[in-house]
Amino acid sequence: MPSSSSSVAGGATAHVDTFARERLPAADALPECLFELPELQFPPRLNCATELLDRWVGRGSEGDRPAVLGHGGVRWSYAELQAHANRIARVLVEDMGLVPGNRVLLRGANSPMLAACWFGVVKAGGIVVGTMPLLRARELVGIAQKAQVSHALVDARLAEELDLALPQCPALKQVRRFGIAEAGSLEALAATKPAHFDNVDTAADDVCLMAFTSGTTGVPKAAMHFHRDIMAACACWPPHVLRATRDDVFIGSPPLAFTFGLGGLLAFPLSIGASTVLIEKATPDALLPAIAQFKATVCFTAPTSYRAMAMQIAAQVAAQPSSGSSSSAVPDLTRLRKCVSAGEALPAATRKLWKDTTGIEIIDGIGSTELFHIFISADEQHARPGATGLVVPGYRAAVLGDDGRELPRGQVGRLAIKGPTGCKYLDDARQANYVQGGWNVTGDAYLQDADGQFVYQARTDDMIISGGYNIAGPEVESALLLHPAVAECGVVGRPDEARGMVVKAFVVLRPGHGGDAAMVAELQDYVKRTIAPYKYPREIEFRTSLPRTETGKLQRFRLRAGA
Ligand code: 3UK
Repeated sequence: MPSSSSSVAGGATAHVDTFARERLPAADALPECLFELPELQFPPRLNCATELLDRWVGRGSEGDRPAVLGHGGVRWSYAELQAHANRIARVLVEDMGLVPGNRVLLRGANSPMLAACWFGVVKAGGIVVGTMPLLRARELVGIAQKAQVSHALVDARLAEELDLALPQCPALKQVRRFGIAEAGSLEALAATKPAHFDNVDTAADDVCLMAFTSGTTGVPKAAMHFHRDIMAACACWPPHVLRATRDDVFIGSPPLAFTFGLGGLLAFPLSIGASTVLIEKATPDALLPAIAQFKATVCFTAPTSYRAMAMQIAAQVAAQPSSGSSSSAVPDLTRLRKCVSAGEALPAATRKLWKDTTGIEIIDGIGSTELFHIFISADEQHARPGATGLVVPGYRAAVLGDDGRELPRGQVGRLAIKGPTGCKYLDDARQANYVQGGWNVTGDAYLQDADGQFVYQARTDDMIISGGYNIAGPEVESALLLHPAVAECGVVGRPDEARGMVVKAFVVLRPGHGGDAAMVAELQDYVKRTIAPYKYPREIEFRTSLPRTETGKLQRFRLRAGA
């Protein structure tokens, strides 16, 4: 078999600080890696910043093409982004004492400056530790301690929570602020540096990223990724499924601290010489006008965000004066051509609503922090309502039974993935939960249908077992979302003496609908008519909003606690 490897042993590490390398999982705890595609043959030395950024500047006028755009008229070419990143790399090395292998915490909302910091760290051979903007001091402490973070670059507006964390992070001695006009700020130091920097000649399997999982409780998990992993992700889903071009303008909501955002809004656009819009606030009401303003062509966001944007467009169209006035508030989305949804299952109703509103067929894809990005997906031609799609070239997918063997098509089991990227937790016994028998076991219940399409059921621990039936909450949610009165919903199991569990729905109604007993009966009947009647929600509670993570995921554990 061509170059299938289960070992990470590679060329000599460039890391002087070998903290990450020493805490990789043991060889027999690693997933099997596949490098079968010709584009997945990587050299032993590889710095992904060189590949994603410097490569273009080396090619004459290519360096003048736009790379990152932001609010306030920021429009950096590849050469300008490179110059910013090089100066930051110099500050890290010359003023902050960074040595290759050190962990650098980045804290900021998406912006061109945050992208420059990301490249500055990676160029200097550091390891990026991204953090979600909304994290509080106690969560930052957990991350900084686990990763033994030594350096931090922080947006001045988010510095407070990090300052509160510092007393409990003795290893974190070097902190610089950006986005502030003060002596000693990152920008002030950077301005004194030449724009040139020689990237550290890292090994392809040197760690460059510790991605903390959006876990719910307990000690956070850090998924480590090599320079090679970032480039491998760029070589699989983007060219085979997304198929964007260098003239595309990427935009979206996921933070760069989330690998969905890091890939979709930084690595993937730069890997093809395209440009990316990095905006701090990308809630649906802010993303919609930004798509129009920046003439964005490729959008990455979560299913609920597409749903909310579609409902907003409908409201704006309805409010528009009938005479075609040019001062209409409806944003111009005519340049938009590709829309990617990930993070949660895409309900068929949301796919249809977005298509009816914009004419665009959403590209759904399931990815994970552990695998870096999307491994099952469908392009516009292969999109099928209710299914996630086909395995992405470069990856292999299976549905496993409880005995760890592959199940025949049509049966529900545990989704298992192999490919060029895979789970490498930092010093964590939970490696054995995610990697079993060489497979990455994502924790999702799936089936593969006769056409090879993978159909999502639920998180394995979210399956509702009621009266002896297995019921997947997301399927009931999808049915409820088809009802015109439903804006959002979440379905969980509530413990019940007689049935083990009962199906309980939390529903946010659209404006103009009341949550009374008649509405409960109406929605229950509607579900019974739409899917197998035994799946209907025996309980419905109306809410004004649902608990979600910063990455747009419904927090089912919170709904369960409230059930
Ligand atoms: C769920 C989906 C159904 C699924 C992610 C794209 O979400 C990402 O990473 P996380 O580590 O969560 C992984 C889990 O989220 N999920 C994600 N996408 C889908 N379920 N359909 C989908 N399309 O449970 C998965 O195991 O936060 C997504 C790219 C990079 C990512 N990190």
